[in-house]
Amino acid sequence: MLMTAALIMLSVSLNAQTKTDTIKVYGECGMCKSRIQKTLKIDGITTADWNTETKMLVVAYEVSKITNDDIQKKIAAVGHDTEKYSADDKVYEKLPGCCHYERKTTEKKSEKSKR
Ligand SMILES: [Cu+2]
Repeated sequence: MLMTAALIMLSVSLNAQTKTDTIKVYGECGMCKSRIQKTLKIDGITTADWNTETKMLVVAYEVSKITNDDIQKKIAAVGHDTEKYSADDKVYEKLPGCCHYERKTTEKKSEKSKR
């Protein structure tokens, strides 16, 4: 009985083929939010919502079309560091002033001013 239930649940999740991940994405303001979410308006991504307060991105995607890594790479490509990838310095510099969030790499240096 338990086996059957487990198998049914497994097949349901396989059929749906979507996964929801929460990823840390460095950013600052509402413009960052729209930039990040616009970047993720692509085939394979069902929903993407970045929270300006928590800097957490909740993304639902079809596992057959895109991976968590791909998603993070795409975000880094438009200037936002993610928990796994860092944006190119040049791309970051081109962001509007209000979007100049604290870089992931400089986090240690600014640890004191945070408190
Ligand atoms: Cu911004």
